[in-house]
Amino acid sequence: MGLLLSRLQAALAGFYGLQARVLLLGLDNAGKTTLTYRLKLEETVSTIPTLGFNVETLAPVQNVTFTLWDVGGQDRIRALWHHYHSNTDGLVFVVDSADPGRVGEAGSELGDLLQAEELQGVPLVLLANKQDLPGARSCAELVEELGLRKLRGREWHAQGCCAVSGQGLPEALEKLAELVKRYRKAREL
Ligand code: G3D
Ligand code: MG
Repeated sequence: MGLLLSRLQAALAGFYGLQARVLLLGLDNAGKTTLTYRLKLEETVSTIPTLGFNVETLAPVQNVTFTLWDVGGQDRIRALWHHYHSNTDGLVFVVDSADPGRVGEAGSELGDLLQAEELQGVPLVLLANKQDLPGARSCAELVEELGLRKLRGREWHAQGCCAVSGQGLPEALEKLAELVKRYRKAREL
């Protein structure tokens, strides 16, 4: 039954485009909510620290419709992340590049996330956010610090961006669409 359903889903995706579920994660203050609204509304709105989560469906990119789950990043909410893991097609992990003091903490959260059973093989896009701020770590520096090159068993891509202006986001979404398509295709085989 599961196989039949996934074949049907694949056939429908051919006609209507792929529906992808993407988890948007990162420490509090990284810029997740700003990013979600930037992508959704093409304008910047003021944010309040996310208490639960925001769910937004974006306009299709390369025929992939993303449903973004912006799961709050505050300590007590982070413990709940695992409830959102199943049926995830892509991970977007947002880092505040201008807050070097928290890169280690971000790295350990990311490490835990990538260990999760249900997320094995799920592609990852790292967003080095807040590139507009003075002293922001470059995308390449964050890739090194977070040890992404050591990742095995999943595809990943890193992109510098500014959630406020939207700089870097279209490229990140294009890449995410590409990775998600490949991942889904591989799972259908
Ligand atoms: P979160 O949802 O990950 O917790 P938010 O983070 O989206 O609420 O953003 C936290 C703060 O960072 C917000 O500032 C927001 O405007 C700011 N921010 C997000 N992305 C960027 C960016 O790319 N550049 C700059 N300069 N600031 C950014 P406030 O002041 O509202 O708390
Ligand atoms: Mg938020």
